[in-house]
Amino acid sequence: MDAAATTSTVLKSVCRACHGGCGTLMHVEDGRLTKVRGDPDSPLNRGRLCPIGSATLDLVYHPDRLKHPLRRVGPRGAGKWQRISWDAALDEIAERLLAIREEFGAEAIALGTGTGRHHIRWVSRFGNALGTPNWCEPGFAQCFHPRVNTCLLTYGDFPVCDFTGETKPECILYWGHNPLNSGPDGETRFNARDSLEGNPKIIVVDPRETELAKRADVWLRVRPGVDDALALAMLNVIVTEDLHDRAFVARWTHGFDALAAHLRPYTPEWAAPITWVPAEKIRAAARLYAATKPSMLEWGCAIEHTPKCIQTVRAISMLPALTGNIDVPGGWVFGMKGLGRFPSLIENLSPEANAKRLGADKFKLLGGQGADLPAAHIPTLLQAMREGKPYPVKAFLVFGNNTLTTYANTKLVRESLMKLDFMVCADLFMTPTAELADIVLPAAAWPELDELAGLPTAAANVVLAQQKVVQVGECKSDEEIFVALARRMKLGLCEEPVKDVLNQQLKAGGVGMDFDQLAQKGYYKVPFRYRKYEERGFKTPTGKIELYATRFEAMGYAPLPYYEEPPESPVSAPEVAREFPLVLTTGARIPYFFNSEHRQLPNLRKAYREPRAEIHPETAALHGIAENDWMWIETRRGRIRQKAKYAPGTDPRVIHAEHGWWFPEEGAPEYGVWRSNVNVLTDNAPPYDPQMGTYQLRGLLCRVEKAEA
Ligand SMILES: Nc1nc2c(c(=O)[nH]1)N[C@H]1C(S)=C(S)[C@@H](COP(=O)(O)OP(=O)(O)OC[C@H]3O[C@@H](n4cnc5c(=O)[nH]c(N)nc54)[C@H](O)[C@@H]3O)O[C@H]1N2
Ligand SMILES: Nc1nc2c(c(=O)[nH]1)N[C@H]1C(S)=C(S)[C@@H](COP(=O)(O)OP(=O)(O)OC[C@H]3O[C@@H](n4cnc5c(=O)[nH]c(N)nc54)[C@H](O)[C@@H]3O)O[C@H]1N2
Ligand code: SF4
Ligand SMILES: [Mo]
Repeated sequence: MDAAATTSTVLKSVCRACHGGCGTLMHVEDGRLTKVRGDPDSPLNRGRLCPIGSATLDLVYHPDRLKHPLRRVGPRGAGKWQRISWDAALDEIAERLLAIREEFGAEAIALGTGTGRHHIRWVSRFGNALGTPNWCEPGFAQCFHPRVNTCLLTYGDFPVCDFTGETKPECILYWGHNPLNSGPDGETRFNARDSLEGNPKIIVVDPRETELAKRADVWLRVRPGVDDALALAMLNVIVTEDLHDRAFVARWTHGFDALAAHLRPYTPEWAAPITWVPAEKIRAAARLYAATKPSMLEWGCAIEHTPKCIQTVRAISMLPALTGNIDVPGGWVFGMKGLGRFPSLIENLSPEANAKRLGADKFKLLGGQGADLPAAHIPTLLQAMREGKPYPVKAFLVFGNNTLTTYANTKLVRESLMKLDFMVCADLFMTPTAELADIVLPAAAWPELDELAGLPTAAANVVLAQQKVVQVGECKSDEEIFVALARRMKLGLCEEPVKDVLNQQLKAGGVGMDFDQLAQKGYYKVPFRYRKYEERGFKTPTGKIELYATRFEAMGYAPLPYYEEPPESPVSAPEVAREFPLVLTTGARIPYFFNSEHRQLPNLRKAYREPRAEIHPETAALHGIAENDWMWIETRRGRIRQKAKYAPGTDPRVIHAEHGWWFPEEGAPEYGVWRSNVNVLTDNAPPYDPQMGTYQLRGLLCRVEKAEA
């Protein structure tokens, strides 16, 4: 052991640089973080860290970190700032918000945040304390919550892969999900890799030839955006060939006969020309999946990036149900809920206030009665900012989101934000979005704050404590900022110390430790029981898994899944396809960055300097594009440049472009946000998913052209 290590304090924590969960050992010397290592004792990563987690010191001590509050001087977006104290910042925010609430109502104040952040539930909690139903997250209608809300309504709970048990799966179906890079929802990427140890059969549904596709027994190279057709055809094979688990289906599902009749037209021959997947491959996948048990379904956000996402999720979610892979070792399981209910303060919103949530009347799974954590509909919210309709939204408080990079249609987003009377951004760094704010607040990064995490996400049979080990500048955690603001505004709610809330959750979950005790231990694993439905059924109106969704029917939505082309596709918009003949999919995750983050970290940027778009070599040749050339990608909305990367395994008609790109090194106020940002190409116009309000991010129409160097 070296001398430094012997004098350092080593504290346990949990990395939250992605959706999180990897246990860490935090080495601290004289109040400074000197080393971050994976905790060998953690069941979620067993000592490992990914490139992002390994770059934690670069992040925490980056010279560009925001370290004190700033107030805008000069016109909005002109890039001129003045340092102010926390007292001045909080006073000004409190005063402005109270005035807006007084004049326009609380709903004129909206809150925004980013994906699965430690503080995500605090954002709506603060909104609820303030009286506004309008909070949002760019992933909400198009990431994870379509799966969560669909399963809560039809399974009564949210299933995840059984990663923390002893049994390895015999088969894994990866659908629009590449957890070796992303490891997002319900697992860490290390759990996902470990699940391959038993050499399971692998089925991959992905337009790109990923590492998993290369390793797959069956790879279904689907046309982006039509996963619904493919899922229906797989269900058709399982039902017509009688491959389902008859005993499980008879005892534990509702509506099988109706489903079987409904599926009849959706044959593999019907699906082949729609999906570009040969009928025989669809059959092979369905047969292999049904025959090999236990199996896990690993699904990802790719299936949620179309305006028809809920019914796609519905169809795919039936595969484990029909084959009886539910709450069994090595299958799809329900968590043990080690964390008690988060005190969301939703009860503070009157029914009238809830009804004002933008989009809630239309999209009931996003903002209304079908939503677990009701959120506002982003396109409707942006319209309210721009046009004051259906009522004005005057203020926007953004806690951890780079709106100009991750919302669809960047140009319209900017126009909307420019109309605000008052905007606040809390972030780790100045971003092209924060440049549009009136006040910018320095947020604490994950090693600088106390929080709890329940993982695998939403299943929560492992409860983890993330503890504050260092202080950087004047940074405060988002949680602390909400408490400070609530006190300043004398809301009478959301004013208790953060740790009290964490302790309440631990107590209600029956963990038997308070936060400080848990932080010393690192994690708590709730003893697991399988087949819990045998004790009390499923928490649905029929007590069974609802293949025929009675709750959907009651809300006026289709109780059985169906196929629908995305609105912008070669089939539904042939006149657009004449000009923009290629199919564009976006945002497949890369291991070096989390969404729009980390572009300023030298070690990660060394590994991955430029944005890359994948193109088949024949398509590239047709346009005179060589590998590593800059290439224009253009849609009806605009054009951007990314570097061409040959993808011989992808269909020659498909382009994939990365998301989240901006160039911090290019400086304020725009940081090159227009050059390679894929959301310059996307749209947030209707039609939306009728249940969830989702817009289209994958399967759009584009064309390419060689760009100058
Ligand atoms: N390192 C890293 N990790 C991350 C993130 C990150 O940015 N970086 N982001 C986090 C977030 S917010 C999320 S939601 C998750 C996302 O992580 P995943 O759910 O794994 O999703 P993606 O990587 O976006 O896409 C998965 C695969 O879907 C394929 N795909 C594209 N279009 C389609 C389609 O139309 N149908 C099908 N079936 N497949 C398609 C892509 O080729 C890709 O290989 O990752 C999280 N984790
Ligand atoms: N075209 C296209 N668009 C997409 C996607 C796609 O695949 N294609 N993916 C979509 C999906 S699935 C999602 S979930 C969203 C993701 O969108 P978001 O989750 O909103 O991600 P970012 O916009 O990168 O914003 C994260 C910001 O939070 C800051 N930050 C990090 N940690 C903290 C913290 O603790 N506190 C505060 N206050 N700030 C912090 C970072 O510096 C960064 O500026 O994007 C969506 N947009
Ligand atoms: S996978 Fe996520 S939690 Fe684990 S080290 Fe990487 S960034 Fe951190
Ligand atoms: Mo996401």
